[in-house]
Amino acid sequence: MRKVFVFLKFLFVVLFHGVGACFSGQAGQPNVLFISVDDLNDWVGCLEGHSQALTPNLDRLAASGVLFTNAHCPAPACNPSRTAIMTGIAPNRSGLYDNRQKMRELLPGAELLPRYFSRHGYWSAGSGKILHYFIDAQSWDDYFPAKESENPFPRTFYPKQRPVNLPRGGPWQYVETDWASLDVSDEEYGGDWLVSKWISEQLLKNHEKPFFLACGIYRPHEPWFVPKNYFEKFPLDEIQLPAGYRENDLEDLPSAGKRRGPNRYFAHIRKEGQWKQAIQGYLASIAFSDAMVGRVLAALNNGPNRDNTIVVLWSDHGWHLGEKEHWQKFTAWRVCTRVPLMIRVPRGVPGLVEGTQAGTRCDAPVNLLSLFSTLTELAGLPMNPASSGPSLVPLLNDATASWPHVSLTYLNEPGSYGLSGKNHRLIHYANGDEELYDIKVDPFEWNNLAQSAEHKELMETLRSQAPVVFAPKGGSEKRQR
Ligand SMILES: [Ca+2]
Ligand SMILES: [Ca+2]
Repeated sequence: MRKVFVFLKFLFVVLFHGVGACFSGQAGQPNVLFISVDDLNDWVGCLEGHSQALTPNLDRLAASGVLFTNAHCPAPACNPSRTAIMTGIAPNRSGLYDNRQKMRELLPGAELLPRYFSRHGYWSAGSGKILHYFIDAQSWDDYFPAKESENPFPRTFYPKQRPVNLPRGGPWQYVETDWASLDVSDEEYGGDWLVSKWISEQLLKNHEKPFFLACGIYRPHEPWFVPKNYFEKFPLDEIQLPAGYRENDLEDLPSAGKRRGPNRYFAHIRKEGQWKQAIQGYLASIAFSDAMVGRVLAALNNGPNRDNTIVVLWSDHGWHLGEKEHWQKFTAWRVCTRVPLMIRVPRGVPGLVEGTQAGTRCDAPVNLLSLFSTLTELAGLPMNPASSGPSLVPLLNDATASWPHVSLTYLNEPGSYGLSGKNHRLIHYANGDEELYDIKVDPFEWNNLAQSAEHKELMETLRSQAPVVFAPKGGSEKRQR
């Protein structure tokens, strides 16, 4: 009898530790590899935003899990988008709507994703740009470069003489708006190469605790300076203009849309004969960022954490390259709100035991604001009551699951937003102007349907799903509803 008991005890230990060995955490919790790519629109092979985009690594990642084809950012600018993603608090609740506002002034007590995970037994580390030009040292256990520096950028090669290709149009022009093929190797270039190196080193190690590891790839954010190897993939005489560009596209817009569209950048770039050169620079920068992601994914694949790590990749917002006569970001059109979002979940994860199915595409309207609750649910952590985006776990489980939500993108003035549904998008400006698009037949939003009588009811339905309370700009958490 005693022998049987000892055997059963042995069996229990083997089984328990055998299962435990699949996961790093004492509680069997999965690791999280959280990859952001800055300013990457849908010019990704698997999203088909530009026929020449070269992103084999992103495409492979997407094919290995769930690709969200109708994902949108919380705001079309770095700071409000990243703040919302990392806190789970939408701009209309935080009052943080633009790049000039300071996250810690508005949200002094907000707990960011990495701190939330480390409070629940994780080791949280990051590298590169995750927040808007600062690290927020208090939120991380480790960082590269050192978190105390509050500078998320490692050594990066920059040409001595600048601008290189796009002359300055005036004091209004962002100094980084420029592009150049650099005669350096990836290693000499540094920047994201160093970020991906540090992240890879962490992925190749065994860790005592499960990890939350954030990899912030900075390209294709301007300046579009990358090693020449990436420019050579896109010969200038073969460059295709954006498929979404259409002359006279602004004619059917309300006055707020007409004001939001044309900016001095695009006019300046065309005047200087640099449109194709700029597209080449963006494509080269995307190819470079894809290669850096590839290094990270290879390290994950070749290391001890391959089978127990959730991988999520996202970009903070899209980007215009001439569509609606606009350059850059800050608009509510789909070209600017739609982002790559791909999630791969291994089997055995507490919130999704079967894991994700390779090759899944999901066209439900989702928002990056949901990442907080999605990751905590997957890892089996308690829900953070401060985070408001609905968890994507039902869609990770079944891409066709019922999804009653719309996806909100907040512009830089309270009351202005883009609302993305499954088939339609509504843009509402604070002055009452509106636009409506049927994205199934008009993905580039050329035909504004807001004035057509037959869509009146649809617009009312969509409008009823938008928030009615908007914290004033600079408002604090206390003003949240
Ligand atoms: Ca950005
Ligand atoms: Ca139009």
